Amino acid sequence: MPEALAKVQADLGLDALVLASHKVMDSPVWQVWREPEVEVLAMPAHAPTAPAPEKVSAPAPVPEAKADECETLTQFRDRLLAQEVEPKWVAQIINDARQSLGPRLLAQYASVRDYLARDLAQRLQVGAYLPRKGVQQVVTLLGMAGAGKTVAAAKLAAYAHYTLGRRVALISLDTFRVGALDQMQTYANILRLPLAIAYTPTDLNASLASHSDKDVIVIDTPSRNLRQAAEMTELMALLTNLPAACANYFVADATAKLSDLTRAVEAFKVLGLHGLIFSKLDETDTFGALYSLARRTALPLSYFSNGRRVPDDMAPASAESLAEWML
Ligand SMILES: Nc1nc2c(ncn2[C@@H]2O[C@H](COP(=O)(O)OP(=O)(O)OP(=O)(O)O)[C@@H](O)[C@H]2O)c(=O)[nH]1
Ligand SMILES: [Mg+2]
Repeated sequence: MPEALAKVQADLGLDALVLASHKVMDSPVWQVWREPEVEVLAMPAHAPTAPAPEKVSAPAPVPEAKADECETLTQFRDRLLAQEVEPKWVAQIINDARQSLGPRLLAQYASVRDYLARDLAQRLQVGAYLPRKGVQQVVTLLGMAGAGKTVAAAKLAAYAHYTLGRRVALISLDTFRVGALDQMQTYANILRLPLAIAYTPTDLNASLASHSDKDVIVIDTPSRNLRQAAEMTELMALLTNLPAACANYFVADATAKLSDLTRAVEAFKVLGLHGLIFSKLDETDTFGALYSLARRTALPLSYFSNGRRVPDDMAPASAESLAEWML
């Protein structure tokens, strides 16, 4: 900002008026740690007419109850806000309910609840890339540190092998964290599945080639600090050789903040994301961040993980269940 002001004063005079300033990004979208540049809107102090400054967008207001809102709707509005659903969607959902249900149904708690459960679920997409017979499916698990990627990788591998009867191999790219390879090796041993370890993109190619006979290859990725450019560049370089048809799942920890989850999805979007796996659902009673993440990103819900047990604590995602938990 000081350099920007110096330039304004040099160009427009020492008494120039700064009308607005904001930060702009000038580097690849996945570099979420990137430093913003400052863009300044300014004018000379004695211009004939001053243009109106740009409106600065304020945070979304919390929707308030309409004066004539029935008590049931007010209760559900408060409930969804307490679940940390984004206020703009709470307002939309409650408004739609008010318009869709007549006064008689609005007075009935069960009718309003049924309507909202359906409405919440209908606004979400659900879908998982299940391995099809005869077509090799490569799956990667991506996400923030400690999100549950390795456990999800083991669960998906176990599901594909033991439930669907597919030939499965595991590949771990996590050669960074102390203990990560031991963790994956332990799962591979318990599940009696082959595990390859790849340190470089060339290793990854070789590991994929060596498992060309498998129906499903599940790749566990390391978590790197999204705010450290060098770490993310390293991770992206490692992932550049992933096959184009790879199914990339973002593992979202149910206890994480929406802002951090959104930033992480933004960082990985460049790889092409195909679905969301919600982990640690057993560790929270608040699901609005997950709901909001799904709506913000328009990614389908793929799997739900609600515990540490492999493979038991994982199930195909259900928008209806997520809606129920929030009401
Ligand atoms: N309660 C609960 N714990 C989970 C779940 N999924 C994973 N965990 C636990 O969360 C911790 C982190 O899980 P990992 O699978 O190692 O997470 P990760 O994303 O691979 O972690 P890093 O590789 O270190 O980034 C472990 O203690 C897991 O047992 C879940 O659904 N519920
Ligand atoms: Mg891991």
